[in-house]
Amino acid sequence: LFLSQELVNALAMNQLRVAYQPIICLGTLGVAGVEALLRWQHPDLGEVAPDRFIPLAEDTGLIIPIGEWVLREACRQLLAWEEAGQCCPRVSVNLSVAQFRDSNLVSRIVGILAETGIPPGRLCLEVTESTLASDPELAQEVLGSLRRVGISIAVDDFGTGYSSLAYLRQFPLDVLKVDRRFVARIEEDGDDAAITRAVITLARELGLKVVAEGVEKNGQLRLLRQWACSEAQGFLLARPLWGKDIDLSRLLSGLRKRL
Ligand code: G
Ligand code: G
Ligand code: MN
Ligand code: NA
Repeated sequence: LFLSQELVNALAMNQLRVAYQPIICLGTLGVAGVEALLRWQHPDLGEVAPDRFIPLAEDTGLIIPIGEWVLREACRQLLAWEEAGQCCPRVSVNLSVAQFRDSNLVSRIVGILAETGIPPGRLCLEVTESTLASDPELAQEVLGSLRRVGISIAVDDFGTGYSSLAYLRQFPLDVLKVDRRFVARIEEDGDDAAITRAVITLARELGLKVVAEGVEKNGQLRLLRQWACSEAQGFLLARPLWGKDIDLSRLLSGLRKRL
């Protein structure tokens, strides 16, 4: 209860920040995009983990204004990079199920894009399988509207929820994100390797992009490139950083030397 009262103040008191984690194109070693990751810096408690406060934000409905704020911040950051002469092709923003149920979601997002001048094709929204599963009809309608506007959709943590392969047909999707629980052991575990390869192949055959999450080791990256995985994200490539601390061109020249 204490924490949810504090969360009410967090937005107004400017305690929320967005970190950005680069997503790297494995073919070119270029920046494919960044994922926006919300952070809460509480004056007394220090950094509160998203796993603790995002469920609270969902329960209290605060995720609606907070989610809108994250989207606006992410669009502004894309503009800031552009003004600094750096290219970030897309920004991915996590969407929670409560936002999905908000009937104003699409118009809010369209409003933020119009207000910041970001082309819809540069925004990707990440949803989880459980969001899709909780109300498939609603999900189909909302994703359809987002897609018609030109926004792309990623399934986050793919393979860990109640995923059914029928979803891949039913919903207009653009990206599958292979959960880091699979990627973590692709070098040691034949089953995890098989699942990861299968998701990569599935995505390619369906014309979807695939992002391997949680890449921490060179050996994992080597396998993913061998398997023709389109994109990767993880501490090996880049940690989540504040927008102002990310120099995309320096990141790239560093990666090309290192990998
Ligand atoms: O940032 P971190 O790597 O700790 O993320 C933990 C979890 O919080 C992830 O599941 C991530 O998807 C989620 N998350 C991070 N930022 C946001 C956000 O802005 N909105 C929502 N709904 N979830 C987020
Ligand atoms: O569920 P989602 O994919 O949105 O979660 C993103 C979370 O994954 C963030 O909290 C981010 O900090 C974390 N993350 C990103 N890269 C790595 C990694 O290489 N290893 C681990 N353990 N976590 C990572
Ligand atoms: Mn995500
Ligand atoms: Na994930």
